[in-house]
Amino acid sequence: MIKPDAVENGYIGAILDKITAAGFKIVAMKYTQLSKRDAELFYAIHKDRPFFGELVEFMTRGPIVAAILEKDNAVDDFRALIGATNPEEAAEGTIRKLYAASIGENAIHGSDSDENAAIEGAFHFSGREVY
Ligand code: FUP
Repeated sequence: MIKPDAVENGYIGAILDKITAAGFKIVAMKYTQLSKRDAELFYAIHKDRPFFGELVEFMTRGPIVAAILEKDNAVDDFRALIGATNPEEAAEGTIRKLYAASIGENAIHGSDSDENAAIEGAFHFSGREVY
């Protein structure tokens, strides 16, 4: 997902450029906005963390871009491309270093395992929307 902060700041095109230049194939994509319930479900793993309320508030405040990406070693390579969760700790040239302002508003989400990628892909897309 390209998160609401990056959409608001006009970074959709720049971020998609970096993703495709890094060799990822876009197999599904949509521009949409999460409801409170969507965000609570998507981030259910964090429901007991102190930042959960702010995270849900942030993720629902404007549209996002959801996508499913394909590549060999996609999970690890995408996490390397986006950088550390906290942009202050993200490596130079990573998406979060370039386009994110804070750990709470960090421009982009990437799945942390193949299993979660399948769950998160199915959260956003029906089988008919994947090419
Ligand atoms: P990541 O896998 O890099 O997206 O990071 P996490 O799954 O650990 O966290 C998911 C989201 O929770 C982050 F993108 C932002 C938010 N978060 C905070 O706001 N504060 C924290 O200390 C950790 C995470």
